[in-house]
Amino acid sequence: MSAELHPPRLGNLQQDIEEDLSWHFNYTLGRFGKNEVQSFMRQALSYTVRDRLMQCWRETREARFHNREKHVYYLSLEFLLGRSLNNAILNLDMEESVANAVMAFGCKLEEVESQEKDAGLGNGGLGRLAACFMDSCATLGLPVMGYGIRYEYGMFHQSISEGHQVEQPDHWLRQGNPWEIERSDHVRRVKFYGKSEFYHNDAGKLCARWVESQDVLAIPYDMPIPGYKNNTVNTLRLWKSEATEEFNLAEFNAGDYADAVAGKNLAEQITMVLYPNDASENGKELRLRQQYFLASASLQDVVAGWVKHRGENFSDFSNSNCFQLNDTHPTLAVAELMRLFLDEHQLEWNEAWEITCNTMAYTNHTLLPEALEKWPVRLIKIMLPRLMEIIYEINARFMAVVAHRWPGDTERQKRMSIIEEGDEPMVRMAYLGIVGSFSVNGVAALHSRLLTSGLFKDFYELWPQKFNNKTNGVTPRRWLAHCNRKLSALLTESIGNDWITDFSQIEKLKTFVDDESFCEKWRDVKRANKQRLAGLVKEKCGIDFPSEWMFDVQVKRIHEYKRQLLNVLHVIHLYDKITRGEEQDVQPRCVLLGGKAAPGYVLAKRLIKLVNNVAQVVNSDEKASQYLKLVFFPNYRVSSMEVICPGTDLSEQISTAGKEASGTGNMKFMMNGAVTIGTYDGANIEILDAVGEENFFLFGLKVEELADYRARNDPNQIIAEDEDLNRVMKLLECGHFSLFEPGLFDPIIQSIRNPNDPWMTAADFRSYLEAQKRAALCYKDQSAWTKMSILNTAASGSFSSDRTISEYASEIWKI
Ligand code: 26W
Repeated sequence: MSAELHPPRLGNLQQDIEEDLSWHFNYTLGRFGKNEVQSFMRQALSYTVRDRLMQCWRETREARFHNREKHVYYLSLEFLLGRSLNNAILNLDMEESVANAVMAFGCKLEEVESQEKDAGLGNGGLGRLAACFMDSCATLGLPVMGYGIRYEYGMFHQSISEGHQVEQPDHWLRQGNPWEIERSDHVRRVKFYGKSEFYHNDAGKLCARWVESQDVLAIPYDMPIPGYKNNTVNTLRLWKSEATEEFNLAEFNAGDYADAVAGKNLAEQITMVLYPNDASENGKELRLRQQYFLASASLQDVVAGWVKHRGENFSDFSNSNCFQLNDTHPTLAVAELMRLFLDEHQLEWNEAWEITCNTMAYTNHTLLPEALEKWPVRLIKIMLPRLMEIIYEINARFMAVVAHRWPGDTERQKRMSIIEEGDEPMVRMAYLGIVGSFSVNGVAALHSRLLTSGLFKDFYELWPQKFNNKTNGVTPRRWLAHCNRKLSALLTESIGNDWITDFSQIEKLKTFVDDESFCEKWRDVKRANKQRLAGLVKEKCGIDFPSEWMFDVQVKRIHEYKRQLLNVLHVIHLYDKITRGEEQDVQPRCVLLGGKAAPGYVLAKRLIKLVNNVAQVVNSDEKASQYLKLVFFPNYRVSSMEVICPGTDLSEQISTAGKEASGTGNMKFMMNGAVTIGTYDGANIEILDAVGEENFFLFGLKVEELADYRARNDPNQIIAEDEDLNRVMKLLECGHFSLFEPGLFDPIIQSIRNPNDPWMTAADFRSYLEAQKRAALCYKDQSAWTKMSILNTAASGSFSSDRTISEYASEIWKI
């Protein structure tokens, strides 16, 4: 290491970076030994890169503040960021010098980057969408700040033991997090429990206040969100809960050390762990505390900033601020903003309500009834007494609006009430979100249509102008420029590099489909990416994936509606064909499935076991394994997708029609030149429209057809009449994949044979098989397949989250 050390100089030449690395080794980390370089390079490099964000970060903040621009706050219980180092290096355009500097210390940049743990502060689609949105907002230079929770433990680590999922805690902060800055100067206090009372203020006005509460501190940790080569650095502010000092002091003075520590734990539990269920609401009290904690701390932060600079006049508040609610999880924000206006700033109800409704916007991400949040009135009354009063008042006034619009229609009033009556009255969070917002959006065209014609029909009739669609997107920086270097280079060589920030440019690729030398290069890139993926599969699963075979991939959370089961049934069918001597029809393929199951979702976990058992049989069968491989990829997460999607040929998007709100994995695969086999569901429909039916393997019933089909058909009859499905079921039912544990898969078999067939597995089997045959046949003609692959990337232009965010900005946020 160099003998002379200077404080960081922030230059972007290799030498500047080497010097700054030395500085951080010596002064930030206190690591002086040569042999410590390997282990601490990731940290030293992270600080070195972070230093280069600091000035832009401050300048972005100051410029925004001086311009008094309208600000948007994205409130989300989840931000699934993945890794930050690689992203920052890409966005700062310093890859080459960093790679060389790191090399001078004897390290490889890619290896250093891969030592970073994913920030897994989310479950799946909804959390990753928030992360892509943050990236697009920064790249578009928009004044958008994220507010979330700094979970001590993120999404659990999944390992597979004897084919079963085993969950392990993800203590992602243990090695320190160079990407966060604690801002103890912006601490907030959040109230819980206690009671509300009335009093007369100095002006003699009757006001309410929340007293005898147990307060918890909210400590902000800021993470920089760099835009792509544009000097913008936005902020993601994550809250950590801590016990208040008085709280501890009182207990300590009472001499009860143990109780004092226990009290501290209670407060600090709030941000301890991310709830790992992504589609069913389990009503845990601690989860409600997390939701209120986020809503209250974030709103207080914004309102305090307003008062500091503009004083107590809120008349312009909704012209200057907008809160985007990521699903119902942060929806208590509606009642909390009312509380702040009414109790802390003494506004009148009508004024407070008008500002609130003009400030909040709500995004819905699911139609699944089991995922719709409801909280017992009883629980909110105890935990958040003042909020419950406000919710009652909001509802009373809303019920008057409904009664005025539909006089005498008490059925409708009951249906639309924010409070669901019954033995255990509940607060319907989605309704609170709709009533308290000026905008309600779904996340794909079909999904938004199903919201207004089904779930939220009554509300649509009342307020049609509130409802709109914003089809999801993903960031082309992470999901193409970073994760697929080879394809990026080829794209830039052929169409220039504007596509990185103007993804509609990708359309220009179309002109190259008939250029044979270009197609050759495209194939070379895909082959290299498949080899990289095969390497990872070999390392994690011990199975060889031959790179000439078709790579057929389904990665996403495990859920019945996503129908990983249908995929497995197809694999069993292929296995059956091969072992029966019909291998000449079978296109050799490697099937990869991956994803986490919610720890309490028994059937989803059993499905993982089924995949592993089928894999065991297929991969160890001498003949079958010459044509077919199956693996379950463990601990699927953001950083795995960065290797998986570039190496995929066939993207499985096979949910039951009407169940997948949008899907975003479908878009990542498409951008990277995979062809989709998919149902008429979510954003698949828009993908199909963009790429054309000849470049998409469409199958399955449509939403409109489901009910009628279900009424006329019984899965048992379908099975009896379909020879292939019948054979597959026999293999499952005779215990071929559960030799040592008879009955293991009975629940799965029953779910297929269930006369209600909620997921339409049997119903769509034949159509799925035919689509798979078309895909296999097409793959045999490599030149035709390559053209389809190119056309898929070329048609993915509107699935950039830049497009999505531009629409939010102009149509909802008005920024
Ligand atoms: C309260 C439990 C819970 C937790 C998470 C219920 C519901 C959720 C999310 C709404 C689940 C989710 O991630 N939804 C996904 O959102 C994506 C982004 O819009 C869509 O692309 C997916 O289709 C949708 O399933």
